[in-house]
Amino acid sequence: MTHRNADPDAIASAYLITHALSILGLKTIIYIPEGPSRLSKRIIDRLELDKGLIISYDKPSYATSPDMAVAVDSANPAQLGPFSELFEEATYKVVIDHHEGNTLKDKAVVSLVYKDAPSTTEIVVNVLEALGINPMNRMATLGIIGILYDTKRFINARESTFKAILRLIEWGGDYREAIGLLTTSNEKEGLSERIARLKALSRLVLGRSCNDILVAVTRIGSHESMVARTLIDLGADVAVVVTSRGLEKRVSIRVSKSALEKGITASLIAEYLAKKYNGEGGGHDAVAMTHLKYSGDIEDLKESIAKSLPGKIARICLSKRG
Ligand SMILES: [Mn+2]
Repeated sequence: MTHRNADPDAIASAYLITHALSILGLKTIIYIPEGPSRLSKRIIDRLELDKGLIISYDKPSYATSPDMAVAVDSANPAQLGPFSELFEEATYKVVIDHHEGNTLKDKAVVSLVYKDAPSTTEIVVNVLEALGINPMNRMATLGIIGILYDTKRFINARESTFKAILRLIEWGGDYREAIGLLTTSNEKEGLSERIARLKALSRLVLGRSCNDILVAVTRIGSHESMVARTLIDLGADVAVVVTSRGLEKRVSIRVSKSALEKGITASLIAEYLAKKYNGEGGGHDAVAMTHLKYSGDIEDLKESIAKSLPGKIARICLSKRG
């Protein structure tokens, strides 16, 4: 199982692990809570990866609890969405992840959680190599895409990342095709993305903390992580974007380089919001996400966060300085 709205790293990890388990003779189902992200969907379609696999987006496919559950690229039960209970029920729990503050691993019989790994796919490639399983061609291409995506095309790569890429190419992965699939999908910026950006700006509340740290809080109907990235590009140091997802609110958080230098991380802010508004949050230093069980008005939530967050950030600055 992957995290909700699975990105290419989560998809590549899940498909490669499923491939390995099938070769080992196990019957497998891929669970993708709420389905793959739009980009992932495109990649799955273009590589024709769904053939012969059982995949579920919203509910468990079998009545009995599984003998084993493998959670990939997911840090906490909230990210597993409708499948968190299924994970809970599994006799053997396995966690493969690279997020800060992973809580799923506490119950796992096997946990491969390395927060220094730039992608979960890289960890998975090492697992397959250790098992002597070589996924062929399109699966290997998918692996390359997973790594390219999470490393932002090698900006966050480490030495072992290139070893994993080389392994995938040896397995028949097509690097050129992988780059091509990511590029064509990225370049198509639709009308809805542009509308989301401009709407988010019109609803923005700007605060200031620690002298020169600019805190931007806004709300939007969709594209929240893209909006958060835009706010950082425009000069915000801390970007917090709230969106409604069914009965809960989802908060996308991003911080700038200068915020990081002051010890203000996205995962700290995610934890703070989760605590204050009843939810679960986690992520990386620069990017994080919180799911809140907040049924109230989204505008009120945005205002409340905008009011309290600069004070919290000031306390982080003070504690790091002292
Ligand atoms: Mn990842």
